[in-house]
Amino acid sequence: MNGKKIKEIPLDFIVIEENEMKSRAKSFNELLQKRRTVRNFSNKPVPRNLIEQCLLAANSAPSGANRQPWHFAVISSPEKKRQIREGAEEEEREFYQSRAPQDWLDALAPLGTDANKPFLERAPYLVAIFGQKFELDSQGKKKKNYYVAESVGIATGLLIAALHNAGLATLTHTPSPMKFLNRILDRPDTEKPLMVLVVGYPENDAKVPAISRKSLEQFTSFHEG
Ligand code: IYR
Repeated sequence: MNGKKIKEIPLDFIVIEENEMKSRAKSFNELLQKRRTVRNFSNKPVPRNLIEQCLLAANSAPSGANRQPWHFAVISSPEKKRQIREGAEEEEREFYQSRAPQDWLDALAPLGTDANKPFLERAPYLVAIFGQKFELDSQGKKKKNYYVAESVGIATGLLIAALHNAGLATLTHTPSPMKFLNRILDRPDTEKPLMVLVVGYPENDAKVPAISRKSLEQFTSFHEG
């Protein structure tokens, strides 16, 4: 970039009639209410093109100074999946056996999670999501990015919604620390792993915890008048 203002083009904005807006808002909410985090994945293959379309949707996210400071490493290689499972389970064993404070273990107990992560090998796709703290300019000089966690978080949210809309299930998996992902996936140190998204179909008999979502009143405040 040379600091010059970028040229402007007309906004391509679709005006929708108000009743249609309400109906769309309602159906989108109903669609998303059906999303559940799944831990029981089938090994049924998923077409790569589905994943690509959803990644393109994720890449529409707004980002600090439009740097798009994210990298999505898409893994279907059985060997890489095995390595990721091995790395994640090693960290998770540490977490569950000694690193996690009691209050955290208590919060996780109702979900029944533990250090075993078979889904990391069984699901057809893993998407490891990285935030790029820096990018290299055309001279190879490090340029700082802005609002990286926020930008990557938004892109990841869009990806989860896009995958759900496409008929796929996901699990947001956050082994901690996650540096092993840089090594296995050959990503530079300037990239910080944020999470692994496990993607696929749920097993036919998959069960999920009977949890509820907060009501609108519980999680919002309107400041009117
Ligand atoms: N990363 C661990 C622990 C874990 C933490 C939270 I917060 C969860 O909502 C679920 C799990 C694991 O993946 O088991």
